[in-house]
Amino acid sequence: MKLRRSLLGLLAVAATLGGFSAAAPAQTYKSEYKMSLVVGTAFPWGKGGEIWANLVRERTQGRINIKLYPGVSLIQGDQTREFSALRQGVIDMAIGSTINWSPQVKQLNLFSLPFLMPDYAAVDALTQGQVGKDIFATLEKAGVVPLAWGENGYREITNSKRPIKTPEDLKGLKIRVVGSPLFVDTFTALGANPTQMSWADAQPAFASGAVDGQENPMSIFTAAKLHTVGQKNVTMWGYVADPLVFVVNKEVWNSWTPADQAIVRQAAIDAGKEEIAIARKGLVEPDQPLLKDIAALGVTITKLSPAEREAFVKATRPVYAKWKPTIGNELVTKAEQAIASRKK
Ligand code: X2X
Repeated sequence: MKLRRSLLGLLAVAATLGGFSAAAPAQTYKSEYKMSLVVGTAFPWGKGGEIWANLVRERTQGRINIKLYPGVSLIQGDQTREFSALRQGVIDMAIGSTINWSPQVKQLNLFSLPFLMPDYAAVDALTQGQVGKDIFATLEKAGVVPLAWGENGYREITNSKRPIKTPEDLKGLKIRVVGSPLFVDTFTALGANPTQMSWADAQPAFASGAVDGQENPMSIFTAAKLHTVGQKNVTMWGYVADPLVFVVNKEVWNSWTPADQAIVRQAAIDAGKEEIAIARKGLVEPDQPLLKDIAALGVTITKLSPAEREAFVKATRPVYAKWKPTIGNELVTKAEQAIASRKK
């Protein structure tokens, strides 16, 4: 079966090469390409990886065979090193969060500016518009090949101590954040006690009570069963959302024929669309069924009135102002304008 598949693959490569005299020779193809992900297929993010890999395998008749490495296992769980490892070729391809790559690509902090994107239409206005194109050009310059957008989601605040309705409720709470300085600034401004750790280290820290809270999309909350590690209070404040980016290492990309490059790109776009729909499921319907499911687990879900939310916006404004020039005044202003004129 395996032999038959590789023979078929060789035939298909030969057929493709016929049309492109300058194409890379077939023997440069690896038997397996390693895809890095923070979480596995129980999560929309990992599901997106599976969809992408399957589409590529089918559409290339097995010429490009991708294996998933969830838990950022290729870099021992150290998610903020993923981008460097991608550039160096330790990782062949990835679906990565803008947060995890922001230490290397400062423009990606755009999506972590507190309360920049009020709703999903705002997220789409950025990723699907000129801002998204500008960021892809930046990633390209940084040495990877970006292909499509996906989504982790709106990061809601959770904790084991009490419902959070005001910034005062965050006072003194030890909150796990990803290893990105902007998050430390945001939670410090809110009076919390932020502590940076990887996702791998975070879960035992919730279980032991070493940290009180965290922020992540509700799809991560449910798949990781965070209610079983003390996270009994959720506040829907929608302060940031992290998009995902589908990328390939540059040398790997250049080793593929133009026809295969086109297949991988289109498969990423198709998988990205599907992944975004999965990530938003249960949250975009008017009655938000996902929140009902979470409440049924004994979790208190707090929704903020516009005035209550505004108190968090106000408290984090200095952080926004501090980071705008670091990210790039021009880029942030362009994003603000795209959001102001978004189709709702
Ligand atoms: O570590 C996190 O919080 C996670 C899983 O959301 C990311 O990788 C950004």
